[in-house]
Amino acid sequence: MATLDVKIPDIGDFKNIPVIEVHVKAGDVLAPEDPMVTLESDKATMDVPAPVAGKVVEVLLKVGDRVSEGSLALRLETDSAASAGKPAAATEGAPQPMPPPAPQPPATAMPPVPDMPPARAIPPPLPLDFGNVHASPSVRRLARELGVDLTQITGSGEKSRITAADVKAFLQRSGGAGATAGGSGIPEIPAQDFAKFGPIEIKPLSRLRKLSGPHLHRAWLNVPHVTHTDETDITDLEAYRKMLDGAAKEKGYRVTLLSFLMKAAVSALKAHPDFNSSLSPDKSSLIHKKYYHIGVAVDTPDGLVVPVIKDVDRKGIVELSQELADVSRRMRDGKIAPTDIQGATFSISSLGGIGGTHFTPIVSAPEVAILGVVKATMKPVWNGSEFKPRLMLPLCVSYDHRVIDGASAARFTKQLADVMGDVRQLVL
Ligand code: CAO
Repeated sequence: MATLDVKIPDIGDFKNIPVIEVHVKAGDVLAPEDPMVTLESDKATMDVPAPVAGKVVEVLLKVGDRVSEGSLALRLETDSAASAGKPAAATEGAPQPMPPPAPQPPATAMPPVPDMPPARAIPPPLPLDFGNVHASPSVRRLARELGVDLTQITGSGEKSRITAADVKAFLQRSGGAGATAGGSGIPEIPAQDFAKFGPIEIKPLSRLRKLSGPHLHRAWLNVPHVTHTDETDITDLEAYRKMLDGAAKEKGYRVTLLSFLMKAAVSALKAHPDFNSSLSPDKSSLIHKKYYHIGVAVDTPDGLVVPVIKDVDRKGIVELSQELADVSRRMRDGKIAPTDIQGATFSISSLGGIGGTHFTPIVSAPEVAILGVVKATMKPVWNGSEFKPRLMLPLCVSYDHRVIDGASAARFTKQLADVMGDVRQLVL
């Protein structure tokens, strides 16, 4: 028998992130890979697994504690001296990002990808933890889903444990009113007992949606948004794209408009560097980024993810198309690494494959602008002497009005439109 101090292993760039669930207690017998605790950052939720088998002697973390790589998690009695001799944890049992729904991402536009400290002004609507209330993780989860504050409930279970029935009864009694604690400095939408009016079914949100929600909410509330719209004639570009796409299909990938949009965005970002910037945390300066990493919204069964295509300025249309195909496949399969969704300087949300005429994407703060694209349609366009059928693509640029003025937005969008309208500017 030996005692092993189990520490939080390498969790990427995350530091000082909260423990949201502790899955073990003293006396539990763990198998390797059994989850010990769950951590939740802005960008991802991850279970930290036991590195080896053993019996829990002491749990050294509680919900609400903040941890980084190397923080002590628990003391484990193992029957293998060899495993006890290992340097505890930091490299053992790397945390397992939850399947598809796990890593966030950040965003309607864009999930989550801030590299700067998240805005602090907006606490979550309800505490992630309800302090010392006596309730199991599943009851806590139910309370969070229903917007019920467990600290307001007296439990009817053994030793005053709060049960799921207590939570539902509380919701019914309160008629919804006062069930939630407003947390954003704005009046909370009162909870309601919808079951009073007809049958209901409660479907828990995917992890992805739970994580992206606060990011979107923060961005929506912190950024004074304006959306500028324009359109561009992509008739020639589309003919060229189809030619490339035909050849690409034979090789097993597609060339879609998105790769051209990424290149056009970089061209406009270079000419208008404020669009490739972030406000400093004290809001006294602009941080201009000299790299061009474009976040691309990808629709997955669990919600929106925004992988980041790095160094778009150094890649051609073919390379971008292949990378895009690969990354969207991985996102849809839930294979998301934290590095996939970090570092965007500007984002694109394309609904063009689905439809629409316009929309107002949400800026993925701390980025300051985002391009939304909807379906290109044939329109009669006056060329000075006659109407000609042209394929017109609507462009919707939302921007942070603290950083960008309307005139700059109009110029930026026009440049995007001009580049998309002249295929020669989009070099392979
Ligand atoms: N206008 C007209 N047709 C378009 C178009 C546009 N703007 N954009 C794409 N298309 C066409 C493509 O050419 C393709 O047609 P064919 O198969 O006939 O050649 C078809 O639509 C499908 O394209 P796609 O959407 O799969 O490919 P993409 O590279 O344009 O987009 C991706 C890839 C990952 C961005 C997309 O699949 C996706 O997930 N979009 C949703 C993003 C989203 O949800 N944004 C909202 C965020 S706010 O909640």
